[in-house]
Amino acid sequence: MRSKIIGMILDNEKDFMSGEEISKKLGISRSAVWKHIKALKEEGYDIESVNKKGYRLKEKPMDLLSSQNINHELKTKFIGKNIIHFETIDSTNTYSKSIAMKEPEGTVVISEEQTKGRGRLGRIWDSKAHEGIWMSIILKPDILPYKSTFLTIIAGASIAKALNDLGIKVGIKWPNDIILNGKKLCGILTELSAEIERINYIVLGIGMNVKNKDFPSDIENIATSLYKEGYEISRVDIVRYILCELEKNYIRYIVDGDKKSIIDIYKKYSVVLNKNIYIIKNEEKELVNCIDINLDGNLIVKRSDGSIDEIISGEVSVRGENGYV
Ligand code: BTX
Repeated sequence: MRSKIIGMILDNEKDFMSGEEISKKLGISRSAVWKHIKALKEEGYDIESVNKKGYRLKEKPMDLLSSQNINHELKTKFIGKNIIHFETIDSTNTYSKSIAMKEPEGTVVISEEQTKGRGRLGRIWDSKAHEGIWMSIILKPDILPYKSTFLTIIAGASIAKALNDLGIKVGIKWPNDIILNGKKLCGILTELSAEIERINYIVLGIGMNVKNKDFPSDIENIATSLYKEGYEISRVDIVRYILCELEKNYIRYIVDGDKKSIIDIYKKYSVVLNKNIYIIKNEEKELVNCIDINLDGNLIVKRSDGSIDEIISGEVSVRGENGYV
C-alpha cells in the first residue's frame, strides 16, 4: 500500500494530491492514508502536507534505496519485485541466507549500511552508510549445482553492461571485479546452498562504491567510487539498470541455455582479454598473454614458450602487467 501511495505522489510530480483522492483511489480511509504518509516521512521522503490541498513531494525523492523508489518504473518480471530495505544490517548476504528458503526468487535485500560486509574468502568489504550500493539477490535456478559458477560471470557482465549504458566506462577484471580507471569499484560475492543434485538457493551479493570521498588507508590505493571518478548518478537508477540486465542475462542462461551472448558481453568489457597479465599461484608469478575467454568464463592464455593453457577461477589470481589491472 505504501509503495502505491508513493507511486501516486511520484507520478503527480509537483502537484498536490488530496488525502481524499488517494483514499478513494486505493479504497482506504483518510486516516490510513495519513498513517502511511507519516511512515513515509519517517523513512526519509520529503513530503509536504498542506491543509485543504493535500500532499506532494517537495524534492524529487532523495537517493534512498527504498523498495518504493526502486520499484517505481522497475521493468523486470521477478527480480526486485520483492525488496527488503534496511537502514543498517550486518551483511545483506548473511541476512539473505537466513530468509532465502521462505522468500520468493528475485528477492532483493539492500541496506544503506553494512557493519560486517563480507568479501570473498572471509575478507572484509567496507560498506559505509549511504555511500554505496550494498545488495543481495536471492535466486533459485533449477540447474545442477556445478553450473552455478556461471552466475558470477552473469553478474559481472550485467553490471558492466548496466554501468556502460549509464555512461560509466567500467571494465571487468577476471573473474569478478568491476574496475574503473584501474581501481576496484565493485565486488561480487556469490554464495550457494545446495544438495548434490539440486540448488536450494544462490545469494548474489553486489557491493558498489558510489559516493565515497575516501577509503580506509589499507585500500585507498586499490579502491575507487563513482564520486571520486567524477560521476554523480543516482544509486536508485544504477540499481534498476543492474536488476534489468541481470534478469535478462539470467533468463538467457537458465531458460535458453545461452552462454554465448553473455560471454560476448563479458569479453566486450574485459580488461584482461588480449593483454599481457600475471597469473599468480601461491607465491609464483608468471607473465602470459590472455588470448581468449571460453564459454565457461575461463581464461585461455599463451605462455612464453608458446603453449596454450586454460585457467580456471579460484585456482589463481591475475594482475595487470603494470599494476592492479
Ligand atoms: P573480494 O574478496 O574480491 O574483495 C575484498 C577485498 O577488496 C578486501 O580484502 C579489500 O582489499 C578490498 N575492499 C574492501 N572493501 C572495499 C570496497 N568498498 N571497495 C573496494 N575494495 C574493497 C568482493 O570480495 C566481494 C564484495 C561483495 C560485497 C557485497 S555488499 C552486499 C553483499 N553483502 C556482503 O556482506 N557482501 C556482499
